[in-house]
Amino acid sequence: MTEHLHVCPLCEATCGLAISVDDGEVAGVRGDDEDVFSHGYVCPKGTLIGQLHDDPDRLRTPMIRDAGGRLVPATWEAAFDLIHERLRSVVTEHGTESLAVFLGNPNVHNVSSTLYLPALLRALGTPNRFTASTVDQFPKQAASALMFGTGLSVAVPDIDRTDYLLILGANPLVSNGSMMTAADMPGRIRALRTRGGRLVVVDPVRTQTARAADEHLAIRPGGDAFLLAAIAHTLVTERLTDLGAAHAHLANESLAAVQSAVDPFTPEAVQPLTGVEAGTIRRIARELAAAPSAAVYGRMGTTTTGLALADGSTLPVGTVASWLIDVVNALIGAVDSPGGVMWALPAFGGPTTEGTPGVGRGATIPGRRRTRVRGLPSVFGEFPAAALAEEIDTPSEDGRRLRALITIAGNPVLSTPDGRRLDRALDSLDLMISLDGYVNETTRHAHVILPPPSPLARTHVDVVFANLAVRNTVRYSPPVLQPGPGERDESDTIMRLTAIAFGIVTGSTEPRAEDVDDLVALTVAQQAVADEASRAHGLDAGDLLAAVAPLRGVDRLLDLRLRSGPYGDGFGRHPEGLTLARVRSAPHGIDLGPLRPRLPEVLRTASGRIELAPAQLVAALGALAPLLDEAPPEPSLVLVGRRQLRSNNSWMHNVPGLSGGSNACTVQLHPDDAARLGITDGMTVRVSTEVGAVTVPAEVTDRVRTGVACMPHGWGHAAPDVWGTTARARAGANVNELVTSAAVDVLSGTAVLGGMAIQVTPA
Ligand SMILES: Nc1nc2c(c(=O)[nH]1)N[C@H]1C(S)=C(S)[C@@H](COP(=O)(O)OP(=O)(O)OC[C@H]3O[C@@H](n4cnc5c(=O)[nH]c(N)nc54)[C@H](O)[C@@H]3O)O[C@H]1N2
Ligand SMILES: Nc1nc2c(c(=O)[nH]1)N[C@H]1C(S)=C(S)[C@@H](COP(=O)(O)OP(=O)(O)OC[C@H]3O[C@@H](n4cnc5c(=O)[nH]c(N)nc54)[C@H](O)[C@@H]3O)O[C@H]1N2
Ligand code: SF4
Ligand SMILES: [Mo]
Repeated sequence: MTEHLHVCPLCEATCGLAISVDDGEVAGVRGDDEDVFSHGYVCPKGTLIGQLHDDPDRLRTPMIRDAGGRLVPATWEAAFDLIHERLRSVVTEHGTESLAVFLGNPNVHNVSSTLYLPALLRALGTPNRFTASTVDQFPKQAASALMFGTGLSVAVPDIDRTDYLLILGANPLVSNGSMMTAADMPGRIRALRTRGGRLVVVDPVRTQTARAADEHLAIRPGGDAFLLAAIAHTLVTERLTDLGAAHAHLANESLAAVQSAVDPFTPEAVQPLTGVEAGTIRRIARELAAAPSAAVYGRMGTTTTGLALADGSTLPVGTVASWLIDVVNALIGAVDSPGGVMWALPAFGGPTTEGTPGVGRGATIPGRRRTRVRGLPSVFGEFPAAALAEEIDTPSEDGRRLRALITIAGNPVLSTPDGRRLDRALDSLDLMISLDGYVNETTRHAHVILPPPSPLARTHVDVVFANLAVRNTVRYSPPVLQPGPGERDESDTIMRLTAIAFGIVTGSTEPRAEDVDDLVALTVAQQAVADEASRAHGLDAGDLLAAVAPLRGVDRLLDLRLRSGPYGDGFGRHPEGLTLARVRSAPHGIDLGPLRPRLPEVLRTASGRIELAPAQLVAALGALAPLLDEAPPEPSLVLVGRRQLRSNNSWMHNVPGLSGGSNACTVQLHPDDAARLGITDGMTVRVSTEVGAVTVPAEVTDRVRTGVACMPHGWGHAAPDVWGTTARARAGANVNELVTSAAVDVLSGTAVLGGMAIQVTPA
């Protein structure tokens, strides 16, 4: 029996696992007590990662569609040959504009994707990029980019030092934290309260986090922007603002612009829009101002829930709410202050560590390109996921439409609005290629599926989440197990696809995958030496490559980034600094300390200042003001989402140990609503909107606010060919069949997934 340490790749908490292996098999998993970040914490998903590894339904070889239309196992060469032939014919006939990619959530947990997908996207030359970010966190990233300069300039709560945490629309005791990488949220919240701190949770549902809080405010769905504006209003009118060290870095006039923007949003005026009493709003504002340190944090409920309007539509408010969170943080002096909201300093570098410290290009929000059908703007170079189906199934007059789609680690049929339309649209594609370890509701339409190796048979490093962590650490996890026969490293798969795409799109000889790797490494080295913030600035790119030889693949790229990054050895300039070898020799990771103040160096706005009042956001808030005079009546029922501890979006329902019990797809209703509708606990009900209808069991609970129906996403595994028997036995329903693709927040391209009026009736 041997024990291997490996960071869990399943969610943002990034817990260190200690995995016992007996004769090539996982014998047990526990938390690594000595892990510098997670100190032994794990959740059920992490402890059952061995069942994911062992899942007989997990794909171990590529699948290709045979002449009879069935997906059958194939060799890697047969799969690449098919891709070659079909991609060439689509590009020849319809051009690269007819290609699209959809990137799903696990890509940000996957170092192969993080480091090699940019090359594939460039080689494909497609402008049509869609990701799960536009059903998730882009509102926060858009607001942060406007205020601080980049899409990863997201200030995270300094949860270990704060005295007061106001959480809106997040349930970290179940989600384990998001856009805030913090293992052991239960322990961190306990510690906050033990040291006398206060936790206030704003959520239409009395979630596990709300139950652990000192105070829970059951807000009207979609009301957060109004609540936050009224908190800001109170801080301003009661002269409670104290911006602290950030004050010196504010853009000219931006404080005054914010003060006048929030002026109409009195606590009384927002009361019908929030369901929170004016007196409570004032008190929360005063408490935030009075606490020795305080932080405001919001997640999915603030980014993807809209406000139901009188005409039946749902108003997106995600980017405005995300901005107002940091407005409040700024007004109380929390920005860049210990115990407030701070920026991580990622060891592998990131947008906030590159370029000229303190100034940058800023962000153009929304972007300049438009979708073909609806003319929706791009954001951060991506189109809204809510527009994917129509871009496939709606031809222009000249016949233009998307003809080929590559999905990578995603399941947009279950994760994006109007899933049924996308499900149909995928069948009309000339070519669909999927990189995925399962036949899921999306990949079942593919012509070719290329699987990743088991999560335990690969290197894991959290390059992305180091930008969002509540403490700076660096960890490297080598593979625990050998890849099975036929399993292929995902970096190699991506490089091979890049080579194929490059050959087809440029019409030149197809490079070898190794050439792609060398080119990517050269690019990373060249960027490092050109970047004035890099510890390798001014050195010779060739010397950098020589120094990291003979590493190849992700290790070479990681070493280059680490050594030129903010803690790096600078290739000898900082002999005490980090190298990959040094990180690898610390199996429990290296602690780089608590978050440190980073103003003004962290800023990448064009002004070199904090843009507290970006014009787009001030205008968007202004557009909400008329609702203060005439609040739309609350519909009798609106939809909100929920996450489940033993689920992971759509993709772990086939793991037997996670299945069963409360991990089920139900609609939760308040007893008053259930009584009014003639519904009892456990009854099968029909949930419907103008877009679709699903049938699920009702769960009657006073944990949801009256007028709210709460359903999880990621379910709906009834198709005969998906996942495996465990998932199909408890299939549930796809909540996104109820969600219209019409409501999109144009400032972030992000869909509205909750807050819309729905009907529930006994089935
Ligand atoms: N176990 C588990 N963990 C996960 C995931 C998972 O599927 N399962 N998914 C991961 C992913 S991809 C993400 S993005 C994160 C998400 O992490 P979180 O955002 O923390 O998780 P959610 O459960 O979506 O929490 C959103 C909360 O917002 C509330 N809400 C809905 N509408 C409103 C509103 O209008 N206002 C307010 N104030 N609240 C509202 C909901 O009731 C819900 O409690 O979780 C990650 N972690
Ligand atoms: N109504 C509603 N819809 C939502 C949400 C909601 O709260 N409500 N939440 C949204 C959010 S926050 C998110 S992040 C999205 C998630 O939505 P998606 O990202 O579209 O889908 P996932 O369910 O995460 O599916 C991930 C797929 O990746 C595969 N996979 C896992 N690891 C790897 C890997 O290493 N390599 C490869 N190639 N494949 C891999 C899995 O097998 C699975 O099929 O859903 C969104 N949709
Ligand atoms: S909380 Fe997240 S990272 Fe930690 S064990 Fe669970 S799934 Fe893995
Ligand atoms: Mo997400």
